[in-house]
Amino acid sequence: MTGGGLPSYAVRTEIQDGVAVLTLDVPGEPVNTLNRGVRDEFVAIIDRLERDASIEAAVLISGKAENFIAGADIEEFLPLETAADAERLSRSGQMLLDSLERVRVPVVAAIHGACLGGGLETALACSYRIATDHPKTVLGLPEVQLGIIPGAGGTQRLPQLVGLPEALDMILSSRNVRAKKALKTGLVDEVVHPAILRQIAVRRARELVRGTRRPSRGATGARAALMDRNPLGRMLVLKKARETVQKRTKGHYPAPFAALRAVETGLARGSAEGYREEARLFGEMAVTNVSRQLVYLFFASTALKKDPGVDEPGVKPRPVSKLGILGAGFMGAGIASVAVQQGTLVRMKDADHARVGKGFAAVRKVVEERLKKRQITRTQFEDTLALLGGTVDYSGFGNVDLVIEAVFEDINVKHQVLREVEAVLPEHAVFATNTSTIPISRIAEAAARPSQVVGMHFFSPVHKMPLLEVITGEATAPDVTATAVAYGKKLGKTVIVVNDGPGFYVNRILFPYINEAGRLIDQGAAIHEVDRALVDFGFPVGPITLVDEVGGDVASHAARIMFDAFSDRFEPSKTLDAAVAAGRYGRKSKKGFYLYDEKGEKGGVDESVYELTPAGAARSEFSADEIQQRCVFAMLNEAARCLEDGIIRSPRDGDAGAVFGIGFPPFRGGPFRYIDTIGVEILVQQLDELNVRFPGRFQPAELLSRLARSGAKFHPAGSRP
Ligand code: 3H9
Repeated sequence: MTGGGLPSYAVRTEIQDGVAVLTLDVPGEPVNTLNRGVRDEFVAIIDRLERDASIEAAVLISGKAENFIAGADIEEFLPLETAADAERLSRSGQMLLDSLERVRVPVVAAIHGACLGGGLETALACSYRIATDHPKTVLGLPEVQLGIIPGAGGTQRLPQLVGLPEALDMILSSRNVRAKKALKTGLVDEVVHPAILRQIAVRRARELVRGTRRPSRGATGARAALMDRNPLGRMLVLKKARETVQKRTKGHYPAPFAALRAVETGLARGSAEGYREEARLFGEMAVTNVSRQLVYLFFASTALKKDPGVDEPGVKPRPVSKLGILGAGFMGAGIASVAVQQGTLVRMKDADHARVGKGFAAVRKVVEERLKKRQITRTQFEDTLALLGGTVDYSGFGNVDLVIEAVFEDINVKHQVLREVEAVLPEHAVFATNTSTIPISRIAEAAARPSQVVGMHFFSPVHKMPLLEVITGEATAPDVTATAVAYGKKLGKTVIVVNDGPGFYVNRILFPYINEAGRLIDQGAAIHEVDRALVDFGFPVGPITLVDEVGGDVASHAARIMFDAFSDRFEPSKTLDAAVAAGRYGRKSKKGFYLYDEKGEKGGVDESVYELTPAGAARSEFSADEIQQRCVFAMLNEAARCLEDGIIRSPRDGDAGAVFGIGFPPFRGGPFRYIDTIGVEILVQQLDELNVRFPGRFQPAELLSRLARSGAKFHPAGSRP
């Protein structure tokens, strides 16, 4: 073995019997990215591969333990000012990978760990791809999630390799594929155990030189070629994809359409045109406001992943290997389902066997979904369920490290279970409450060890909703907070730490929005118009549909708690109260604001509900603008108050909490980014106007008025989350 001889920044070159093994390991970074330094080094390496006659083949492998290449360096997108700047970045990426594809010697990509975006585009330009069968090995083009499109040839090479339908699925959904699936679609040529990756890659490189193995064309190369020759089939696939994208994005996200255009251009007019169009559209997309917000959210979530949740240095979270759950209802079972999937031993308690049994069935259903999708094997499925135990008393709670209560939202019930469980818990155990509205400090009043009481507010359905709100009470010890944060991250959640107060952060900003929607109905607005206006704004569902989903009784109970705490500003709508009094609890009772069939499938608005509103059956016109302004501005104003009151620690947490907790439109970046976009001065002016029409409800938060006077922003230009 001989050394490479080139001065190296991130790539170590070893030449093994004519095969150059190129090990990429960007110094000081947790993942490899194709940053400027790496790109410059690749240029030099490709040049050497071209000229050095002693090299017959090459292997590209990563030196990181669990990452191949995470893509282009997203940091480099931040200073891009014009579409032309971004187009140049794409062009230079394309040219680099073009020279890799054409280089004199075969290059084998040896993939272990995440191979994403520009990382996959690099692998696509290699002659042969081998991936490891490790769960950390995933391949994907997540660019549209950042509001951009693959810009280093991905829109051109991927369809050629795996065929149009599979390529569109990967590009438009940003879905990662695992090695097994990648082998099936022809994205990789071979799957091996990580221990032999390098050895097999070097062997394949030699075989490619000898001609005993041919460079890959993908398993579906023939099918792809067929597609190329069949413009009608191509047109149909593209048309269907465009319709699906339109339905999914509701027109708010331009990148998937741009990606479709780039793919289509390459297929219809050849790859030279295709590459040109890809670069042009990458440039256009990279400087859209949508992309800026999505990139911001990417950095906000990675910053939160590293955040221990406490400011005190040296605080260590307590280990959690056994979890107790009180309450086997929807939330309790939901939490159990994610906990067992992370390997935690779970003991779930409820008042009687029937409820515990129902909880078990709910956990089983969630885990079964993964089995059906073949994400886990039957043995893994059984091993996962074996971690769950049930009880109707506190047996087995004597050795849990963390207990999460998810019982009825009533202070007396919470106090009772806290007293009961504390009597059997070990001294070190943390007691977390999944309350959604009651202050933690009030719950902790019943505790013998109040410093070990913390809030862990999960969102429903727990296995799908990405946010966890950790709430610190007055007495909560820092290591208890750190424990809740660390465990929440282990469950795969994005965690924000908030201070105590009614509704904490997420529900505190949600209720002014829901109440305002209800008041619009009180005044005579049509239910479907209120919902439609807010879906058009970018929420996943409208506020009235949300009430039906959550349960009118639950929503109205929580709304009442918020009203008691904050009075007028949180006055619930008369319609919601009346609907609940009439037994309209939403989907679960098959009677709510909407109609539901026998199976609980939602139909149109149940017009009979209008009789219960102060305006009676007659409905009047409200513009989408008015609906959006009143509901959303109420939310923004309350978010600013939460920051002012110290409920949230930063605008970043407020943005992430709203996006990941209630589906605030990601393309708007979150409430604080959105306020910056509107301009705080304009927001204050419009709040003032609304406050004249609806006295007391829209009084601008003091913080907003102050910012409006100083002209400052929540996120000053150039700041990083
Ligand atoms: C692209 O490729 C465009 C091309 O088509 C064309 C160009 C012309 N850039 O998430 P983690 C940082 S677009 C910069 O906590 P994990 C991250 O910020 C790119 N930084 O680790 C964090 O930094 P810090 C398409 C990046 O193990 C640290 O690495 N690619 C990048 O949970 C650790 O990250 C993507 O969208 C990046 N590309 O997950 C992939 N990636 O320590 C985005 C990571 O300072 N990345 N960082 O806080 C991911 O999905 C995950 O980070 C990954 C690792 C799965 C790789």
